[in-house]
Amino acid sequence: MPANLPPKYFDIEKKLKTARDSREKIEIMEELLAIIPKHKGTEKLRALYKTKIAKLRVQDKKKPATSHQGTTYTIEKSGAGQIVMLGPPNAGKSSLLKSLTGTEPKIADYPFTTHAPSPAMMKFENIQIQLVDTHPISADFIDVWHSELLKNADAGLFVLDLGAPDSRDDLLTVMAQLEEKRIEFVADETGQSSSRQIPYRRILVVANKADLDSSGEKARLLREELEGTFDMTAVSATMGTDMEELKARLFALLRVLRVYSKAPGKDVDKTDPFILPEGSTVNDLAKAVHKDFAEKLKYARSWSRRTYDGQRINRDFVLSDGDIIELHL
Ligand SMILES: Nc1nc2c(ncn2[C@@H]2O[C@H](COP(=O)(O)OP(=O)(O)O)[C@@H](O)[C@H]2O)c(=O)[nH]1
Ligand SMILES: [Mg+2]
Repeated sequence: MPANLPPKYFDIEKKLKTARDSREKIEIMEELLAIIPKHKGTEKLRALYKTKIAKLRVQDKKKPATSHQGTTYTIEKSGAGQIVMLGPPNAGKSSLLKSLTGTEPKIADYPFTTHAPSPAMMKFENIQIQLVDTHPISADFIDVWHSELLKNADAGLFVLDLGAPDSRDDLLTVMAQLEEKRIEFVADETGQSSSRQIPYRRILVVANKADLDSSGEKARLLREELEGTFDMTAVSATMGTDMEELKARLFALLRVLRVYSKAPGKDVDKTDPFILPEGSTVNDLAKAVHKDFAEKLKYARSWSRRTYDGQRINRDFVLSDGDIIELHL
């Protein structure tokens, strides 16, 4: 047995004996791979698991329909958008989900507590955004759950531990591997994809455990290293610091607008906005309100930062977040 295996290795390894099927075995072995330290002494062990996983995968494919076949690896979307949380073990994904949504995922001071993706709703001002916690991702372990969830999601949130060494390299390796699976991420600010064929999603990097970096020096370094590649914000999930700023940045990541439709002569209801993609027009709003409205629309009036109150506008008017629009049919 090679030296320097963390105690958690042995706890996880025990689960192999009771694994119900090959899929579960693969998952456990992938977890093991993610925590086995990388050095000469562990090379053989890592190779062994990789071979076993490959064999199980082949066997699995030959089998006729089993219970997990037909599984859809997506979580039904809800609210203004869906953001998938990613990160290495123990980065604090589950703690962050709890801090942002108030719901309690399974958290323990132990990696791989979160197996199945766990969705929860985060309130931001007057809307709800869906966050999905996932099990750890690493260069050695990108599960089908990760890739399938990401393909369907609106954006990603990569959680890093400010106290961990090599977090930047881990992030970049995982991103490169996702790209091979045709999932590409870009920073919110640039919004540009390097390759046109691959649809891209925006991602925000959250450097967690800022309470362990009191001088802010580690966060500053990491931000510098990621500059031009990914946007980063530092928070402490357990202390709950900078959560409001993070929520606003997550909303911005979705690139959607909240628009309020008001009937002529009536008050506006600000509790239930229409959520439309950035760039939407009055015509798009009319369609969203009722399938016939776009056709019947004669003109509209707007209460917006870009108009005077009640200004008459036409259907091509490009909306911005917070606009109140009165549709006249
Ligand atoms: N000091 C500190 N510890 C944290 C913070 N966030 C999470 N942790 C701790 O890190 C460990 C892993 O957290 P968890 O949320 O389970 O991480 P996950 O594996 O990424 O879901 C737990 O012991 C948490 O209490 C933080 O902001 N500061
Ligand atoms: Mg977790």
